[in-house]
Amino acid sequence: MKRIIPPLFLIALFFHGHDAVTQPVPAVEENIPFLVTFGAQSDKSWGDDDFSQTFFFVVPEENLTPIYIRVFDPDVGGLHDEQKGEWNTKTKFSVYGGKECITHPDATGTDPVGNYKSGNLLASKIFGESDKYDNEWYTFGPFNPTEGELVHKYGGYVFKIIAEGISGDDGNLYRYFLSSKSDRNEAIEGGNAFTYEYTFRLHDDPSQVSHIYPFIDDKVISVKQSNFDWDDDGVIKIVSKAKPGLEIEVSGDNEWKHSEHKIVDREHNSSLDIQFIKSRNTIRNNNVVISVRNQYGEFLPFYTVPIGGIPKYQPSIHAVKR
Ligand SMILES: [Ca+2]
Ligand SMILES: [Ca+2]
Ligand SMILES: [Ca+2]
Ligand SMILES: [Ca+2]
Repeated sequence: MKRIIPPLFLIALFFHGHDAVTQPVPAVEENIPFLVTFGAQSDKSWGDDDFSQTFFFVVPEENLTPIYIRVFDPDVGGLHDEQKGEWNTKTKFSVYGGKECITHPDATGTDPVGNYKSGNLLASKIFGESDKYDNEWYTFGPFNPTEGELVHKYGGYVFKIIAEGISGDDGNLYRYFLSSKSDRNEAIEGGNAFTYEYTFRLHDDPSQVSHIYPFIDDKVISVKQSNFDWDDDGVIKIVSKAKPGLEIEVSGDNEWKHSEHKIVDREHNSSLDIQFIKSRNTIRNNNVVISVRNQYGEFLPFYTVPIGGIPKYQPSIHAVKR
């Protein structure tokens, strides 16, 4: 017997392919298991260059209901985290909104210097080893969307969260979720998240490819990427509408590597897909840092939901001739 698909199911299908369910940070499309921030006394060779990580969340102007920023496994101990000696690390998570939370020039750099904690401090909490928050969620909020900073070029009200490894030498692994509910993860339609410098854990399984998606606006003519502590764990490639898989310079242990790449017209107003492809003899617990800037030295945002979708290489007519 023929069945008509109920409308609710169709709606679910519709949202499944769009922003609405893709607000975990890292996002599903990125295939990154965890964000990571080490304590201030850590050895940088474990994969975090500055013990601080900033993320921005965008709430569309049409959203009038309160929002929550949820943190998975905010503690440093038990499951998921990276231990050195005793667990002795404290991580401070702080949420900012208001004027200059993102538009202050120091807010969008990649080093925790100057007034990078700009804006109004809305909430903050310090986590160490904790049974209560191990493998569990902690919820910041509720926040009224208008407590964020309204910036049209980012698509709405912007909130900032900074994870700071204030002491200790262990690695805190965690994830975020921008939610409309305090007790569960429910995505905000049209919401997004981004960062200018991404510090994250890779999968141990070499068949798992992680991705990040820097956005290329129409004034970008070249990009310079910088990566730290990749541990020579395979290749990192750029895939875009015009690039089938350009290998970039990769770092070894405890070092930065940089490379510059030209951007062509077809790549404007879309995201690049930077792919982290591990080698067979895989490095375990590999943490890496990456940032990308344009020809003016301005850092480009990595959107967790790639703007314009995930770019696919499209050979030009010129390139396929003869
Ligand atoms: Ca934990
Ligand atoms: Ca320790
Ligand atoms: Ca953790
Ligand atoms: Ca590493």
